Amino acid sequence: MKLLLTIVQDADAGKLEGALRERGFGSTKLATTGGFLREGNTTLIIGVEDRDVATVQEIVRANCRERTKVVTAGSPLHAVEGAFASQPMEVPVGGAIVFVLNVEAFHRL
Ligand code: 2BA
Repeated sequence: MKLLLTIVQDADAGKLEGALRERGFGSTKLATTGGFLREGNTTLIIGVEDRDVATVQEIVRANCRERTKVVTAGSPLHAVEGAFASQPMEVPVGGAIVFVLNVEAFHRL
């Protein structure tokens, strides 16, 4: 079994959750914050059998798209020590970041 820690943009989270549910995959949603932009994003915890990892990744790919965020002067990023840009910067975000972890055991108690 694998655990997919899947970080997506808030705008894609609802659609992705629905698509997973439709295909019979459970997920748990966490409200998270990206360390770089310091903006809200969503992390879905998805436990799946090994054989379903590729299918779930396809569902994620189909429901999450890349967007560009403009980081303007005065944003939290520019307050970070060592930040060099005083001009607006474009940063691509997404579609999704997926960490695939081995699950040692799964219990429903
Ligand atoms: P953030 O940390 O807010 O990052 C947003 C986007 O900023 C990233 O999009 C990436 O395009 C850019 N970015 C991040 N760090 C950067 C840096 N040091 N220099 C230049 N650009 C940088 P994504 O790569 O799609 O990541 C989306 C979100 O996924 C991230 O939000 C973070 O919450 C998570 N994430 C990405 N890589 C991670 C990692 N290695 N470990 C944990 N979480 C990660």
